[in-house]
Amino acid sequence: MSNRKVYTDYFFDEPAYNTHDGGFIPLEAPKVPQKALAIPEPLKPDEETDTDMYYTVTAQTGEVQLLPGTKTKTWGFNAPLLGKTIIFKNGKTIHITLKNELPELTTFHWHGLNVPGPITDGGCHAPVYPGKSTQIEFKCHQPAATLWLHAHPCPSTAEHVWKGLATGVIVKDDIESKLPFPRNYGVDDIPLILQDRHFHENNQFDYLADYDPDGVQGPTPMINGTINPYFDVTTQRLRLRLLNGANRREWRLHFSDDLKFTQVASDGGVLPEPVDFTHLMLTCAERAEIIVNFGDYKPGDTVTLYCDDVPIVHFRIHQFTPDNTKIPDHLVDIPNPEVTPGTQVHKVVMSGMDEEVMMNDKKFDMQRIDDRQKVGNVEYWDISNTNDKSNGMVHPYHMHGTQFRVISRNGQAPYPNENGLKDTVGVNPGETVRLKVWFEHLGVFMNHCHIIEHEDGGMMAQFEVYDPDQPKTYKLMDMDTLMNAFAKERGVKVADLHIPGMDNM
Ligand SMILES: [Cu+2]
Repeated sequence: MSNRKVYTDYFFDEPAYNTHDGGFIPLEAPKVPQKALAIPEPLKPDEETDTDMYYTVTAQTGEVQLLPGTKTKTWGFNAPLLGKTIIFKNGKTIHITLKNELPELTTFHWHGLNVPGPITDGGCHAPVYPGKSTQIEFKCHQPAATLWLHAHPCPSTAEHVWKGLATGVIVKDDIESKLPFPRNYGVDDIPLILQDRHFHENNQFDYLADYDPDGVQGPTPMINGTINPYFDVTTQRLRLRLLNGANRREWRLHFSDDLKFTQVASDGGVLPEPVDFTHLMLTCAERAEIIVNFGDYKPGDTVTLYCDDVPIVHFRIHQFTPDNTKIPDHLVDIPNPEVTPGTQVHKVVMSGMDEEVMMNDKKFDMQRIDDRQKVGNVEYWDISNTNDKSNGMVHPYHMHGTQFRVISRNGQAPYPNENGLKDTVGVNPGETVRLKVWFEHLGVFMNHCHIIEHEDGGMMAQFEVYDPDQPKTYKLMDMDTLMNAFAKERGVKVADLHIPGMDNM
């Protein structure tokens, strides 16, 4: 056995867990029979050469047998719900046709991918209208990681994700592929997209009925779009690519028997050192790759993954070949560039709750650039959450266009699994988290709370990554254009359009 310390707590400020909030909806164990966990198929490239990969990603409607009875109407990418897993190889040039077969506009945001903004990045300035398609192209240039694709059409991002527009993206590279990790996709390397939903009459979603400005939740865990899933374990070691794809819920994860597991990667890729846990909390949009070792179990046993005290996945143990592979104490070297001398510390303040959420005392404005950083510079960003400790929330802060380093939490060392590359960091009430941030690409990018109703409600800003030698101007869209388009597509007057995030702006 390794001599590594095993951490047994969640680290986040316990009183700030969303359980204190009046609107919090606890999970409930589903009362339907267990069903095999859906494993999203890998999306087949249209074409692949030594240097290029070509894909078509289609946003579509569909329906899925989630519960006994009527099928649930859903949205997804190349699938009725969620999507196929999109796999990129580092170093290749990626060409993607983005097609929208939905009844209304959406966008395709590559969460965690280092690409230029704002169009390739796919935030609110890059709508694809219904029946239309567009092309993007970029060079994949980042370490192996578990990223994701989700809709980002402000201020309707939350509803689009709730309907199902979220799927896994995996980047592969030559460094990760040499590490002793399970990587047989679908067998011992599986994505777990963690979401929760509320089912209304006839098993349908009803986003507006469930709306809460502090984040929409439902009591039913939905894992990879499966309710009450089991997974047949046929190997001693299993790699889980955990993605918190919920609109608002934090996942407090642990296994039966307090089984130890090893986190080997965070949002932006492999950690420098593996970290052993019995408990792990993921805030919205965060990812963790963990390796679970079932060596102490025998065929017929079941190991259960819980959130709080609610079972969310049942791992049914089958015969497996013994596997004594050890995870080394050092995995990869992580870039940690020096801060550029003479640069100012950027300040971001997340404040308020409900309709009052803001960033730096302002609501989001699509045409306002709130901050700037020179491409190639390395600068500190101090991210504060001014919520009250007794009734505030953990705000997961996300930046587009970068993978950053977490330097400190209120001046103290970050959590042990925050020493790798990240794009989302949970900020506790009353806390300031210092980040070290650098960019490779020019563009206008968004930074926001990833409680999706908070971003739709205005806890979001924009920054420009610029090059003084190549000044650029951006034709930024405005919210009225998007609102008019949504109204036309939904067949209503703008005044009658009901997008909750819009009312909060
Ligand atoms: Cu928030």
